[in-house]
Amino acid sequence: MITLYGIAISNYYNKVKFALLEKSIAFAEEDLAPVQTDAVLKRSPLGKIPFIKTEDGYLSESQAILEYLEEAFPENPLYPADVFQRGKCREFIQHIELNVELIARRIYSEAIFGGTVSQETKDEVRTKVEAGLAGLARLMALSPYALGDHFSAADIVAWPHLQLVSFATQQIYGKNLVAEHIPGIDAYMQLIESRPHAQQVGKDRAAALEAFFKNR
Ligand SMILES: N[C@@H](CCC(=O)N[C@@H](CS)C(=O)NCC(=O)O)C(=O)O
Repeated sequence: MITLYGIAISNYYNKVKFALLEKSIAFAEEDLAPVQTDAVLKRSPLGKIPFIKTEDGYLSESQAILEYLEEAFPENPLYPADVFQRGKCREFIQHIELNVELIARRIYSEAIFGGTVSQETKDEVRTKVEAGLAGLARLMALSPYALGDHFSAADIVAWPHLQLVSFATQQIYGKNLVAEHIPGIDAYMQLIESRPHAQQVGKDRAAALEAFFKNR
């Protein structure tokens, strides 16, 4: 039995949870905010979430977790069978995480948590995130899924990240930069949200967000 540690407001946590649900892997959730205690640092080297407990030990980094799950639980595959298409799927995931999500992350403190981000940072993030999104538009097939006619790990990753980047850019720039750079993204997000497991992740996320802001 897998245990997933983290909080449901995290897009990286929701990526792993969405994968576990879509692959029909039995798992339990342990609510845990990122923290720098010795106990957690032994399980996740920077105290970040998500991480999982497996029968062999703890594993952190959502992408390492996704690939572990795919190999340990081959039923309901999330990666294409063809080796080149698997490479394309990994290319897509690496691109969205390195060149879109990690860049946009620098504005979340103001967009979501009521902090302040300097104008210089906002301008720098905008330039880089727009370049990342333009690149993503070149990789995204949207026919109807991210990489073609099969739901895949690319969708598992794109959905929680693009949801957050859309929200954050709308808050900071008054424009949803994702929608601006990727025509057809709204219909795509609705398609993913029509999946029962995405609805479950979304419902849990909304409840976690409400609890998070109530307790602050
Ligand atoms: N590369 C990591 C990123 C995970 C991550 O950034 N998690 C955030 C929550 S969304 C976190 O734990 N932040 C706390 C921190 O940076 O100390 C992954 O893919 O798992």
